[in-house]
Amino acid sequence: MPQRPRRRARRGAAAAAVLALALAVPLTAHATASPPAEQRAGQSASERDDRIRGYEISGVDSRAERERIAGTGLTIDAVREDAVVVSGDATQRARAEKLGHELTPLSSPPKRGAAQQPGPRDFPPDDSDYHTYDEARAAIDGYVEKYPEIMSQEVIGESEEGREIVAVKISDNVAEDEAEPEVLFTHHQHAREHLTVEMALYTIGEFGAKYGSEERITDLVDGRELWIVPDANPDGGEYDIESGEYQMWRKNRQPNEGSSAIGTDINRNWAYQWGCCGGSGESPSDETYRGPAAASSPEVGVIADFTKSRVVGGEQQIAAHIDFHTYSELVLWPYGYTHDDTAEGLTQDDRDAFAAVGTDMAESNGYTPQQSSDLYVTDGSINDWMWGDQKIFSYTFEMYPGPNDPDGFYPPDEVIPEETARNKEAMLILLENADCMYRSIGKEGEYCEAS
Ligand code: 0X9
Ligand code: CA
Ligand code: CA
Ligand code: CA
Ligand code: ZN
Repeated sequence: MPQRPRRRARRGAAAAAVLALALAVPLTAHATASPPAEQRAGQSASERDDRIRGYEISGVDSRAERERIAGTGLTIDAVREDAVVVSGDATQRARAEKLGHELTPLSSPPKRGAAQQPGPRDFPPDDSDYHTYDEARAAIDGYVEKYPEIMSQEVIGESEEGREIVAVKISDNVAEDEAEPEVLFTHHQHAREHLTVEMALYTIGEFGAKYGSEERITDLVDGRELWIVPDANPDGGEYDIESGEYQMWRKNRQPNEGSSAIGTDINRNWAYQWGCCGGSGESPSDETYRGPAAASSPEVGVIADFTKSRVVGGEQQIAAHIDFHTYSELVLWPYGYTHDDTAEGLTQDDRDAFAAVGTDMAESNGYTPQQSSDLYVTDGSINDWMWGDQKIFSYTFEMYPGPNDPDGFYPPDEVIPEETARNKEAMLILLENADCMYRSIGKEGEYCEAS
C-alpha cells in the first residue's frame, strides 16, 4: 500500500522567525554559503557542487587526524591501513585540502543496469532485489500475515515527510506484553546504507520461517520479545534512489531554517551529550549536522519515544540493542563522545560486558570489535543515548563490505542473502545474553537477580 508522503505543518512560526534571524549570520567559522537556489535551478544534482562525492585521503593513520578531517563536515566512511575514505560536498572537500590533505576522487556510485530505465523511486534495475520503502512495507505486511502467532507490527510515528515508521514485534503470545527480556534492532538511520533494511527483512523472515523447527530460534521467540524498526530514515532512503542514480545521501530530509542545505544527521541528534565534544557538525551543510537542538529530528523523536514507552513499572524492558549501519564490518560499543573506556554512567564492569558480548558477536561474523570512539569521536549517537539515558546495552554494527572494498555503501544486490545471514549468529548471541549481560564477565551473581 503506497504511502503518500504528506507534509507536516511547519513548527511554531515565532520560533522559526527567531531561528531564521539567528541563522542569517554565519554561526560557525565554516558556515560557507552554498550557491543561491536560482543559480542551481535547472542543474541536476550531479552538475552542482553540492553533490556528495567520495574521496580517499592517504597518509592518515591517527585518530587525531581523522577527527580533524571530520571537523570539516565530511564523513569518515572507512578507515584503512594508512588512509581514510570520506564523503562530502565541494565546500567540505576544500576545507580538507586547506588542512593540507590531497583528496583523490573515487568513482561515482554504480549505475547498475543504466541502459534500462529504473522505475520512478526505484533502485537501478540490476539492484532491484533491494526494497524501496513501499516494497519493504509490503514485505513486512506479508510476514506479519504469514506468521500472525508470533509477529505483529505497529506504526510508532512518522518521518519528516510523513512516511510511517514501523516497529515489528516478534515473540510467542505476541499480543501480550509478557515479562520477557526485550531486545531492539534499529536500521537505516543513514539514507545510503540500504543493506541495513535488507538486514531487518532477513531477520523477520528468518525468525518466522525457523520458529518451531530450529531450537535456538524457537527458545528465543518464546523467551524474549524482539522489536525491529526496519527503517528509521525512510525519507532519506527514498531520496537517495528516487532520481534513478544513487545520491550518496546520508541525512534525513528535514529543511533547515535559514539555510538551503537539507537534512540532519539522525545519528548525531540523540539527546545524550548532544553536540558536546566536536563529534558532530554545527552547520546545516555538514554531513554530520547535529540539528538545531537535541532530538530535533522527528525520526529521533519517534524512536526515542518508542524506546521510553518500553519502561514498564519504572523499569526499561529493553536490555540490548543493535543499530545497523554500513560499511566496514565492525562491532562498536559506546561511548562515542569520549575516548575514555569508562565515563559517567559506564563502569569498568559495564565496559567489560559490552566488550565481552561484542567480541563474541564479532567472532561469529568476522567483524572487528572496538569502542566506537577508537575510530573517531561522535556525539549525539544512538548508542550513547541508549546506554547513557536508558541503560540499554547498545551496539552499532557496520555491515558489509569491509573498509577496503570500493563498493562502499552500494554493494550489488547479489550479496544481500549472504551478508544478512552472516549476522544471524551474532543476533542470537545478543538475544541469548539479554537476560543478563553481566554473565559474559562472570558477574551474574552481582548484577542479575537469581533466576
Ligand atoms: O558515524 C556514524 O554515525 C557511524 N558510521 S557510518 O559510516 N555508518 O556513518 C558510526 C557510529 C558509531 N557509533 C558511535 N560513535 N556511538
Ligand atoms: Ca543484481
Ligand atoms: Ca512472549
Ligand atoms: Ca515485556
Ligand atoms: Zn551509518
